[in-house]
Amino acid sequence: MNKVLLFNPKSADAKHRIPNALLQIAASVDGRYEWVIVDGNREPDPCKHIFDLLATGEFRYIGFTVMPGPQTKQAVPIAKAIKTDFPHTVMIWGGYFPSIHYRTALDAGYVDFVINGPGDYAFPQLIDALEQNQPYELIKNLIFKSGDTIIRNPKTDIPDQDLLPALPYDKLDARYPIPKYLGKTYLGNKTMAYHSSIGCPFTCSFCAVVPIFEARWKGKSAEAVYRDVKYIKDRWGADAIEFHDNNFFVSEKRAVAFARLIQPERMQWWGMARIDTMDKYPDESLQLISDSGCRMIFFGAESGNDKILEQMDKGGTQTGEQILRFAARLKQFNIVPEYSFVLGTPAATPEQVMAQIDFDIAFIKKVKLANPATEIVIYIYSPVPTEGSTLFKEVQAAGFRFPQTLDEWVNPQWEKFDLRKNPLTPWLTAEMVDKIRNFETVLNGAYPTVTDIRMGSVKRMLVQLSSRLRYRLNFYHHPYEIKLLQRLWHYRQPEIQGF
Ligand code: B12
Ligand code: SF4
Repeated sequence: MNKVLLFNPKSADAKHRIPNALLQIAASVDGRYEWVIVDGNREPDPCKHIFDLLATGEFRYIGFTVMPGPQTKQAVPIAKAIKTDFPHTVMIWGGYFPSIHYRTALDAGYVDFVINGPGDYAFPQLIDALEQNQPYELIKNLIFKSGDTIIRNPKTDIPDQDLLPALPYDKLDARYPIPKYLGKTYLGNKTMAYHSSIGCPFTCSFCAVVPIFEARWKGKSAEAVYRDVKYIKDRWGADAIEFHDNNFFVSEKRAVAFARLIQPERMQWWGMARIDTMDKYPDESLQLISDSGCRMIFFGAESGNDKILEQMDKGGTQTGEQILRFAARLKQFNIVPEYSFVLGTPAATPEQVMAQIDFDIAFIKKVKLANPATEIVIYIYSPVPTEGSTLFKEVQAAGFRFPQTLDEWVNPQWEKFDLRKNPLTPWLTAEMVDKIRNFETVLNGAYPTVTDIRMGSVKRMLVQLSSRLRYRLNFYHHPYEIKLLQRLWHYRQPEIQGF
């Protein structure tokens, strides 16, 4: 029987996380096919390791998980090289990038199949079909080419997460010891990354989760999550958890049940949520969540401008007033709100785009007044093709186009696009991008993130001293002195390096 090789292209320079997506795909074929994971984060030369494995002649199926940005940068040349030297292999890409840009991936000529969204059923079905020479054309979530035509099959229901097989941590550990995936963060000395639910029930018009999950969400039960966490704690000593779910707190019942279970374990934890959802939680639930070790929650605040929130389709219930009130409310529970803002969305005229940016800069300062502990993460809006949304229509009307080839995607400009640092959107001028970036520099100087655990109190004080006056006077131009300090001390950027 042919074997399966799963590749996780390098996604970060440090603080590597357990490759949960591939572990879940490995679990879907575990016991039926032999598999290996090659983790680009943990291999000095992943291409050589892959080539050594392929040279055995035992592997026919190669699965890549691909996020946009740096992962694509490593995925593209390695995929090309594999297909050139081992043309008989079957190349299957999954994850957010190929699910959204499937046409570009398949047109490259070296990607044979794309799995659109969850691969838990589609992947084993595809391997079975190919191994047994059976038709694969009807497999749900599969995208492939028939001649020049792209066939995009319908999607399955999201699998019941409690029915999925256990993740094969021990097998991963044999090549990549798990303790090296348990990084030191502000949450703890050995922080594990865990994914307890999939999808999201909302349809924000800027968000990549929407075209894939189409407003669907399913979570593992609190008991199942607790069981996995406890296993990693007992076996490898994890003492903190980062939940990577798009929206951990969709179900209050589940969040509260988990909080009750985890409380005796004395682990600190972090997750992502919506403000309007959690604002409905009663005080007792927020208190319990805090008591159980939840230290910080990431919220998509996005904008203080109600018109923009509407353009972003934030579910219709989040408002600027609520964002401010909720930041203040969290103070009493000792949970730090981590608010992300998306600046630089399109408007009818350049003056309006600039006015929107100015409005949100002033709004962020109000948030800091309401609760100075609030962590602020600023993204510049990078479009995702949320077909049919008003925002995406505006984006297209403004002349924005995605790259048409994988080679174009990996050029440095587009890499920056997905890091949401310098989007190539036609309505943003260099002056606007500078304004956002400079404000961010001064803000990060005046309020350095608590998640940068290498930054001691002296450094913090120095950078604050050099930034606070600028911050107070709204003077953000050319903040070279702050940039220099941040560069010297490798200031952490949660928006790129993880939360
Ligand atoms: C963990 C994470 C990271 C980690 C790295 C993860 C890693 N692999 O090492 C870090 C922090 C480094 C990171 C960075 C970035 N990330 Co990131 N990340 C995530 C996060 C939170 C979880 C991913 C995960 O592990 N999911 C768990 C698994 C089980 O779910 P899954 O990935 O959906 O996998 C399923 C399917 O997609 C599919 N599948 C996935 N891979 C494969 C492979 C094969 C072969 C098959 C068959 C199927 C398959 O099957 C899986 C099981 O059903 C997601 C959001 C999310 N909640 O998913 C964002 C997310 C993927 N990241 C995103 C982005 C944009 C980035 C960045 C590029 C920029 C940024 N500002 O964050 C950076 C830079 C990346 C880089 N340096 O390359 C976006 C992608 C959006 C888009 N336009 O495509 C997401 C969706 C966040 C968001 N909502 O915007 N990220
Ligand atoms: S709530 Fe968050 S994850 Fe869900 S669609 Fe909106 S931005 Fe995306």
